[in-house]
Amino acid sequence: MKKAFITGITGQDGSYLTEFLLSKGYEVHGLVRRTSSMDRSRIDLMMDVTEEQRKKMYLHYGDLGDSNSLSRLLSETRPDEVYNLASQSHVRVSFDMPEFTTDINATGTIRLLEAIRSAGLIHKVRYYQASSSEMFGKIVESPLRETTQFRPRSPYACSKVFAHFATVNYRDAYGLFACNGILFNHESPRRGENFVTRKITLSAARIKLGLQESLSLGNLNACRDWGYAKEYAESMWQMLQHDTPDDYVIATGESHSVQDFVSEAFAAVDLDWRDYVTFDQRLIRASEVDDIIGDPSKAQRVLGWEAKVRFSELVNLMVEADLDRHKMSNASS
Ligand code: NDP
Ligand code: GDR
Repeated sequence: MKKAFITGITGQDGSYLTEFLLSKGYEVHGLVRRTSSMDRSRIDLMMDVTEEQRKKMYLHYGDLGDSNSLSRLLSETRPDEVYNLASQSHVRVSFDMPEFTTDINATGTIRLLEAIRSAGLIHKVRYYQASSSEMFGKIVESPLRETTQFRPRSPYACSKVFAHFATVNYRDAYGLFACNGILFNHESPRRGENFVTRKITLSAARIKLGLQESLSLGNLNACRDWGYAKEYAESMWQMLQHDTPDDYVIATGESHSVQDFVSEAFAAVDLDWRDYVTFDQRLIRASEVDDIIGDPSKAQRVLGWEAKVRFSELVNLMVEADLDRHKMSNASS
């Protein structure tokens, strides 16, 4: 039985990856932070696993800011695969907290890589690093591919560039089987409520049900290459099953604006978005990534990975899930 160690297991991607690995018969060890609210709702939402498989998931307290916990857990669990998904993942918040973002996303990655080394696992472990399309930043060519130069435009993106190259360095210097997945935006009903897609689908559902009056947004003109998180989590595993470690762009190859997303989401509940959306200057970022579109052809050629859920289906499945969630909570109250 293979063993995986996942940081960020309580996040959107962590929950889908855990679900996928458990269904493949893995034993999964997840790093969790101590929090006052104990919100592990995404793990509770896992549906594609049996009770028996769920028993093979173990949660351990630790933090990417605490190297002792990482070293101890890696020595104790001795996993075959490590997935580093934990991060301060909100781009706008990274402008408010650049030091913290760098400590967790950049130095935290070094802490984890060093923990692998100090546990004597460098030739045993296969390592996945959650790199990001945000690293491309200022766009000078399109579509974006593995060879495109990074021009990061936020503290978040800078921290991810550091972690990306640290991963390449441990591969080159120590022979660690390490892969960077350069994932473009991916969304789902489990997406955090302060990312734009989920904020929109949640609001469209709530407005339709008479629970909210309006929705304030920032830049409507930014364009993103949005895919479905469940499919993207599978690509992480696929990278680690290949014969050689490498870096891959994971994207749909299509780009849509925030305004397109709002319009599609409100149309899904038979409303005109222009009647409800207001502009809030505070949501504008100090510097922005304007329009990104990825070229996933390497992942398709080498791994056989391809995005199946496209823009309209994604928006509609998210709106549907938020409507259902509210209807259920209304019915039970
Ligand atoms: P989320 O924000 O949903 O989850 C982040 C996870 O990191 C949570 O489990 C969180 O724990 C954990 N975490 C945060 N800080 C720490 C810390 N100091 N120590 C340990 N754990 C911590 O992110 P996603 O699931 O969306 O993304 C997964 C990864 O992929 C992230 O690294 C993100 O930057 C990257 N990425 C995401 C993309 C996307 O579109 N979703 C695209 C490209 C890259 P807690 O629940 O306690 O807050
Ligand atoms: P992003 O996602 O910054 O691309 O990072 P986010 O959903 O936060 O923003 C996407 C675009 O929407 C614009 N926008 C708003 N964004 C938010 N959050 N809230 C708003 O009200 C709003 N109004 C407009 C933003 O300006 C931006 O242009 C995500 C994260 O998951 C990162 O961790 C990941 O690395 C990248 O995707 C790829």
